[in-house]
Amino acid sequence: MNPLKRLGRRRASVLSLLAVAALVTPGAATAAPDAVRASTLGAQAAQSGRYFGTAVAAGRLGDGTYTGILDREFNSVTPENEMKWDTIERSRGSFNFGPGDQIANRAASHGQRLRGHTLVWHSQLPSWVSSIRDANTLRSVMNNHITQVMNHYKGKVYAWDVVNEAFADGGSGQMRSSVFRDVLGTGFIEQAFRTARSADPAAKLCYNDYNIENWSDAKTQGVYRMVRDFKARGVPIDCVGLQSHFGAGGPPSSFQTTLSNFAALGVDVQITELDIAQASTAAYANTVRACLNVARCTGITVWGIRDSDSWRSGENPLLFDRSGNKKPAYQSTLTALGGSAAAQRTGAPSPRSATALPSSFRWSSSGPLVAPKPDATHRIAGIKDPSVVYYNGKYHVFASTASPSGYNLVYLSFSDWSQAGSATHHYLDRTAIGAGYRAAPQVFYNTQQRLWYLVYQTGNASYSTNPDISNPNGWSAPRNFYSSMPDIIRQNIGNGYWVDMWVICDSANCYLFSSDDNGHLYRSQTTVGQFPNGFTNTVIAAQDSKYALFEASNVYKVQGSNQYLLLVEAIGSDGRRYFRSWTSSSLAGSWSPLAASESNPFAKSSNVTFPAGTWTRDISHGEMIRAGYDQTLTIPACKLQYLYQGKDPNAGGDYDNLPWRLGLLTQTNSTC
Ligand code: G2I
Repeated sequence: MNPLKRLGRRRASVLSLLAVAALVTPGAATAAPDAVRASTLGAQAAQSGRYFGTAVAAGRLGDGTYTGILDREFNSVTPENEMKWDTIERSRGSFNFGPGDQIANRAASHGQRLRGHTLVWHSQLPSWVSSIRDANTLRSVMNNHITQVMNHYKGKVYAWDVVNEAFADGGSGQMRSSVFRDVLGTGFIEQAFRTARSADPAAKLCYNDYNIENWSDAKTQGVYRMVRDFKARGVPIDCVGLQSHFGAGGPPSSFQTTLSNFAALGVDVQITELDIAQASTAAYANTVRACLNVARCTGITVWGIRDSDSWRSGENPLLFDRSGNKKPAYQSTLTALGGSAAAQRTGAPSPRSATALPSSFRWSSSGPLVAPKPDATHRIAGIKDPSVVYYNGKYHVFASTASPSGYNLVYLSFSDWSQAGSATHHYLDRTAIGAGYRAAPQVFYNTQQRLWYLVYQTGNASYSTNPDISNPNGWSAPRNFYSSMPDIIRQNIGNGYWVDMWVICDSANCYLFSSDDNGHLYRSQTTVGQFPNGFTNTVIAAQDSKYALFEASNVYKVQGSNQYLLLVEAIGSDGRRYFRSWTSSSLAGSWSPLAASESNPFAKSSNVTFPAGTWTRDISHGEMIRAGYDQTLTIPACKLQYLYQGKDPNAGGDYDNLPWRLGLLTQTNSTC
C-alpha cells in the first residue's frame, strides 16, 4: 500500500462520513459467510492449523493410484520403514539414505511435511547394535546414529520420533527390556533426546508409543511420569506420539483425557499411526474429534493409504479400499474434521482434481467486518492491508492503521468472522516494533526456526519475529532484509514508492516480492537455510503499465498442485482498485495470465455480489485465507476466501484519511 496521497482525491462531505459511520456500526455488519468446507483430509485439517498425514512406503511410489491419493489427500508423510535403523545404518558407520531421501524429496516437492520415524527403537535394529554389550560403545553408537541421521534430514523433517516403544506392555509401567535399557540403563531415553536437540535444534522431538491411549493403563502412566519428569528437569521433549493402533471399538473412552493430560505437561500430542480394525465410521470420527478437542493435538497420521497397504491388511483398517476408493470411514473422518458431507460420496471419484484453479472467478462479499477502533492516542481513519492466518482455532489478523499523522500496525484475533468486529485491537507501536512508519504486514510461521515472522514496509523491507503469534508484545524490534534499496529497484522506480513486501518459500529457497507503484514486481531470493539473511539476485518478476501492475502483490502455493498463484492489485478505468491473477509452476518462473484483465478480473466489483449491500467499489489490498500458516503460503484450490480492504464509494478527501474497512470475499463458482 502506498501511504501517500494519490488518485481519486475528493473532499469528504459530512454526508458521506455519516454514511460510513452507519456502515461500520457493529450491528449493521452482516452474518459472516460459512466457513470454507474443504474436500480433502489435508485441506480440512489445515483449517484448524493441523495436518493429516499417512505412512508412505518407498516401494509403492511407482503406483499411480497410490500417489494420486497421497498427493490429493495428505499434507504430511511418515516413512513407514525407510528411516529405521536397519535401513539407514545396516552396518556400523555406513549410512544408506537412499529410500528415506526418496520419500523426503518427494514430500518436499509436493508441499507435504515430513515426520521422521524413528531414531532409537529396539525393533528393526541390526544385530551389530543389539549385540553390543559395552555401555561406552553403545552410547557412542546411539549418539552417532542420531546425529548423522538428523543432520542429514535437517530442515526437512519437522518432527522426529526420537525414541519409539521403550515402555513395556502389561501392568508394570516400566521400560521394556532392550539392548539400550539393558546396557545403558533407563537414562538412555534422556540421553537420546539431549543428543537429538543438539543435532537439530529446530526439529520437534517426540516420544512415540502404542497402547498409551487409555489413561488408566499402567503403560500410559509410565510414559506420562517420564514426560512429566523430563519437563520438570528441562530434558528436551516437544511432543508425544500416540500410535493409536485400535481394535474394532476404536479409541478408549478416556482417549481425549489422555491427549489433554499429556498436552497439559507442555508438549504437543500427535496421533501418529492410526488404524482401526474394520474401520468403523464412528471409531474414526471419535478419534478425530478427540484430537480436535485438544488444542495441542497438532495432527493425525494414518498408518497407510489403502487396506492393501496396511501392516494389518487382513483387518481392513484404513480409509481407502484395495482399489483406492474412499470407504465410509473416509467420509466420517472428513466430516469430523469439519468437512462437507455433501461434497463427497463413498467410492465416488473426486469431483475434480485440485490441480487447477478456474480461469474466471465469482465472489460474494460480506459487509464490512472490521473497522478502526481509535483511542486517545490512535486517531485512526482506516484499517488496511490485512494479513491473516488461521492457527490454533483462531484467525490472527495484522493490518495497517492509517491516518494523516502516519501509519503503523494493529493485531486482532477472533475465533469466528462473526466475532471479528468485537475483537480487541492491539496497537503494535506500543511493542518493540515501535512507532514510526510501518505498514502492509504479512505474517507466517517459519517451521525450521519455529518462529512467527511479520514482514512489513518501513521504507526498507523489514521484519520482526515472535515465538507466539497470540502475544502482541512478543514481537522483536524491526530488522531490515536489505542494507539499502537494491539497484534494480532504484533504476526502475521512477516516481513510485517501494511497497508491499511479501515472502514465500519453497523447499529450497525463500523469495521476497515487492512493488514500486510504477508497473514493476520485483523478486529477490535467499536459501531456506539462510533466511531471513542473504536476499540477493533482485530481478523484475513481472511488469506492465503503472496502473495495470500497481501494488499489493500476493504469491501463494495452490494446495495439491504444482501451481503458484500471483495476485497484483491494479487500478481500473473507473479509478477503482481490483485484482489481476497469474500462475506459474515455480516461484522463480514466468507468470501466465489466469484471470488477468479488467473484463475478466480475479476480483473486482464487477464479479463480486454484495448480498448485504454494496459498501465498496474497491476490492483492494488484502490476503487469501490460507490452508496452513507456514512459509509455503499454501492456499486451498477450492472455495477461496479473500480478506480485503474496501471503503464507502462516496468517501473522498485526503488519501490517508480514507475510511478503509475489512471485508471477506468467498468464491461462489468453485467447482469442488
Ligand atoms: O508394527 C506396526 C508399527 C508399530 N509402530 C512402529 C511402526 O514402525 C510399525 O510399523 C511397521 C510397518 O508398518 C511394517 O511395514 O513396522 C513393521 C516392522 O516392525 C514393518 O514390517 C516390516 C516387516 O516386518 C518386514 O519383514 C518387511 O521387510 O516391513 C518390512 C518392509 O515391508
